[in-house]
Amino acid sequence: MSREKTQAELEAQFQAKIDAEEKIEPKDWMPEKYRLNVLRQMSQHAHSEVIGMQPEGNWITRAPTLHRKCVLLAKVQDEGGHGLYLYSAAETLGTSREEMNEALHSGRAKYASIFNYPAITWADMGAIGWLVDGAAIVNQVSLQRTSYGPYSRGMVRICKEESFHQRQGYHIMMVLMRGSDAQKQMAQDALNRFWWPSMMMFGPHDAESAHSAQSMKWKIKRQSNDELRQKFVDQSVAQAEEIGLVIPDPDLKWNEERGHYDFGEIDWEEFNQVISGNGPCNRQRLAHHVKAEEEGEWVRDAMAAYETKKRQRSAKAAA
Ligand code: FAQ
Repeated sequence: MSREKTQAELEAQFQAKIDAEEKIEPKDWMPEKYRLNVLRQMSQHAHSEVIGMQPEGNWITRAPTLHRKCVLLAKVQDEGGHGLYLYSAAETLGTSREEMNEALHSGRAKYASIFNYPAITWADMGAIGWLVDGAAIVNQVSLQRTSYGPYSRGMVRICKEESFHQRQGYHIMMVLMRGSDAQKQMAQDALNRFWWPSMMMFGPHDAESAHSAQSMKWKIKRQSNDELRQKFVDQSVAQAEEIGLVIPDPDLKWNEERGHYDFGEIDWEEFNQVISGNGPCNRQRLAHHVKAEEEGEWVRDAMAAYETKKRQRSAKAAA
């Protein structure tokens, strides 16, 4: 005789599926806390992609050559596309784009702290591509194996594009480092300002991370914040040295025993301030997003009206 499964049985079955490396798909049963946690991370990720268009978007009209302008334009458009994949994937968990935007505007949903720093010179475009996209790839390569199917598949595509972004940024830095003293100084200054905020992108230390333990058990996250941060440091040091840049960390030192670089401590007070809305550009970034949302309302209304009309026409034709 069949009987309803208990919550405990359903959860055990769910965990077994995750342990067997099977993906969780939108219509599968999932614990409510799993749904909310993936949704929280995906919405945070999607908002980061879209808010992240602002610091670089600001430089499209001031790129130093036509070629650099085309590349930057394509990169910024890609970030908008990543936001769209992620919002769509998040919608499979029972939310809407409007709800996610509302949570962003009211401060309930976060986006990556890094985008609250200003981009004040052309070299910042190099530092953002090299370091910010570099950090994003380290994290996203790992997320290609996340347990939620739509998120995982979105990541595969996003990673391909991010690797182009990272190279274009590194190329900007490389060319500046082959230039005049002023250009070299500009590149070093951008690295000095973006290094520590890039390190913060990986979130708090594992021991302080509110969501990590559960997210790792459910394989939403496949590697911890500290593991990924270490990977980023190890890859970035060689890249900096190759072009003559110096990472602004006096404690950075190769540790033979660990086979990794040791590095200094992040300013966690600064991190906490930025994620609480008090970074250098938080208000400006959100205000810009709200304004764009308001100014685009007529386009969304027109699209919705067009869709309604189309449906009415085909219903009439079918009748
Ligand atoms: N910024 O318990 P944990 C990109 C929050 S994409 C702001 O460790 P979790 C491409 C966290 O949300 C960059 N908030 O959290 C691009 C939580 O708060 P909540 C975005 C942060 O989720 C390049 C609280 O602190 N990538 O850059 C940050 O397990 C150039 C406790 O933290 C992703 O979002 C932070 N840095 O681990 C675009 C990747 N760190 O939600 C344009 C997906 C932590 O409870 C231009 N996300 N918080 O209110 C993740 O992998 C994870 O969410 C982590 C944080 C690793 C970011």
